[in-house]
This record gives sequence, C-alpha cells and structure tokens, in this order.
Amino acid sequence: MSKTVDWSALRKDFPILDQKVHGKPLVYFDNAATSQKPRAVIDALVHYYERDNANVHRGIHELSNRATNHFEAARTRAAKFINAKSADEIIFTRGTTEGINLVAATWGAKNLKAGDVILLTELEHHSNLVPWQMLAQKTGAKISYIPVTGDEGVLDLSKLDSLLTSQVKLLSMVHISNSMGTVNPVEEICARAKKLGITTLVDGAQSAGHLPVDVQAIGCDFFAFSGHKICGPTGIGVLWGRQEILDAMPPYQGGGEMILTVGYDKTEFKAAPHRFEAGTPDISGPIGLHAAMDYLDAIGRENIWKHDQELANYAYEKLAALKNIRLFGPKQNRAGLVSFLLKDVHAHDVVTLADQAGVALRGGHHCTQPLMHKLGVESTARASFYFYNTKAEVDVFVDVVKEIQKFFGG
Ligand code: 7TS
Repeated sequence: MSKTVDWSALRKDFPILDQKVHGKPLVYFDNAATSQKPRAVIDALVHYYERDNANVHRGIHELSNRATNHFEAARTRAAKFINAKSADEIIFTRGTTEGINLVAATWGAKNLKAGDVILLTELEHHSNLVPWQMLAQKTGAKISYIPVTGDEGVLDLSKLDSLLTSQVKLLSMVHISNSMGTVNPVEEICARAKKLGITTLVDGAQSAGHLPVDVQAIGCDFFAFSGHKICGPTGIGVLWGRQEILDAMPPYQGGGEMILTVGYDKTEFKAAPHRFEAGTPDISGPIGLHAAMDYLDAIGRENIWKHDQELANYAYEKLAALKNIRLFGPKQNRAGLVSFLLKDVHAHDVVTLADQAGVALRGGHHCTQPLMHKLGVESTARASFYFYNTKAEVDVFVDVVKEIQKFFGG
C-alpha cells in the first residue's frame, strides 16, 4: 500500500462502513456497482439544501446565483478531473448510460446510415451495447466486435486491423471491464481508429475514479462516466465530447434551458453544453460530484490505482490457491476486482452466503450477458474493491469463500 496515504484514516471518512451486517462487520466489496460516499460529499449535499437551494440559470436573486455558480463550478471541476480543454465540453447526464444514449441519439442519428459499421468489443456492459443495437435497427448500420481471448478477458488486438474497415464510423469501448477487470489499451486503439477518421467513445464508468484520466492523452472523441461510482451521488454523470463534435450535434431532449429563442414554428438552440441539458437539471448532483472529485484528487488517483491493483492481486493470488475455482480476468495489470466461479456452486449462492458473513459481493451476468455466454457461463461472483478496503477484509472474504466451498462439500 502506498506510504504517502493514510488509508485507515480515509476509511473513517465513510460513516456507512462502520456497521455490522447480520452481526458481522460489513465488508463492502460491491464497489463496481456503486461506491460509498465520504462525509465531505454528504456535507456538500446537506449544505446545498440547507443554504443555497434554488433553480439554476434563471433567477437573478441571491440563492439562484449561488446555485448557478456552484453548478457551473462543478462543470469546470469535471473538465479538470479528466483534463478536458474547456468546461463547455462537459455535459451533465444521469450517468454513463445516459451519456452513451445521448451520443447514440444525437451524433449517431445524424452521422450513421445503412451499411456503416459500429465497432464495439465483446467486453461491453449492456449500456454500451443496447443503445447501439437500437441505433443500428433504426439506421441499418451494422455492429461488429473486437473479440476477447477467453477467460482472461483480454482483447485480441491481432484482429483489429481487419475489423477497422472503411465502413467503420464509430468505435465505442470500455476502458475497464466491470466483469473481468481488464484494462483496455484505449490510447493505442483510439490512435489506430483516428488514423482512419473513425470517431471514438470510451466508457469510463469503471476507470474515472480509479486511475488518472486524461481525455486528450487517450485521444478519444467522447468519454462517459458516472458520479455514483466515484464517491459522488447517484443520478449524476458526465459526458465529455470534443467541442467541434458537440457543436455539430443536434440537441438531445427539447425543453427549457436549451434554447436561445422559441417561436410557435421554430426554435434556436443554445451552444454546447447547454443545448444538451433540457429542463431543470440535477443541481445537487454536480455539487456532490464536485466534492467527490476534490476528495479523490486529494488522495491522488495514481495512489488509488496502486491500492486497487495491490488488493486485486492479493485477492486473486489467494483465490488461485484454492481448488475447484475458476477465475476470470487478466493475470497482469488487473483493475480492482476479482470475478470467479466455484465448481458446482451458483454465483447467487456464493453471494447469499457471503452476505450472511457481512461480505457484500455481486453475482450475476454484471450486465455483460453476451460476454458470459461467450465464456460459456451464466454468471460469476465478483468482489470489487476501492481505496477504503483493506487486505484484512480480503482475508475475511477468502475465508468466507473457503467456508462456502466446505458447505457445498467442495
Ligand atoms: N459501463 C460500465 C463498464 C459499467 O460497469 C456500468 C455499471 C455502466 C457502464 C453503467 O453505469 P450507470 O451508472 O449508468 O448504471 N456497472 C455496474 C456493475 O458492474 N454492477 O452494477 C452496475
């Protein structure tokens, strides 16, 4: 663990972690689904509702000015968080899912036609699959996939050149796989796509809060992430897009806040990002997210990443020493999670029994059903870590796994 950070002191910032579940100390290993929230984020939300609550962008009274300033300050902070060139490139969304749907509904509807190809990977979460399937159905575009090698969940990039045909208009891929823990070489893939004039989107749901993200260095055109997975509130996310691409995109939803002038026949829209934010937005969300981004960067995402990887490697090695276990995901450069199956035990049984021991895991297809089918399984059990988790908790978890194996006679 990094010596520059007092990890056990940080843990105390999370009130929720200090509790027992079924009489046992809570071990929260479901961080890929959602992270817990530090006191700083909870306080920012309480302060906003106690002192500053008003609608944004419309009032000229003091509270409305304050709410607007906090809301727009969060946009500037989000730009810095991912090294965007400007706050105008930051669109607030409900989360990663909405960010990808926004690109599909606006950029996709304008730029894709029958015969075009959308290139995805076999690792994608449903939120980076279903919007493209819906768009393909509407436009007649086709979808192709960069394959994974097998249980290691690594992309087979030897196939990339043959997949990058002149029909490909969009390449959309996950940065870190939520079910395998794979870290995709997004810089390399975006560079290869860019040479061919292909637009690129990176799904940063599992990466934004776990490692330093620089969208300019990645070289993508869109990057989407969710606030709730990075210590922020639920219901808020960020879609980043290159200014010149956003400027050429039609609006998403129509309504108040996104217009310059409205007549009975015709409407003129605002420039990005406001063009894409119709109606009263989630105001407390960006304010809580701002506090979360400050909190994470005070720790340093390079430190968080080291801690994540150390815990994941530790857990992986301990599980790999057991018999009758199938482990998924890469052996090298693994993100902060382990996905596994015990022989003859359903993943849901693992999760249910672990819960009785106070250990929160997730079992299922993790919204990557096609990937599960490709690997010949219905589901896996998954332990996913964050910086407030400890090796001692991993020890508890592995002991619980051993008990479950005994219980099922393994
Ligand atoms: N992309 C990836 C890679 C994800 O892991 C998730 C959520 C999403 C997109 C969607 O994010 P949302 O905030 O819009 O819902 N992943 C998970 C998970 O692994 N368990 O629960 C949700």
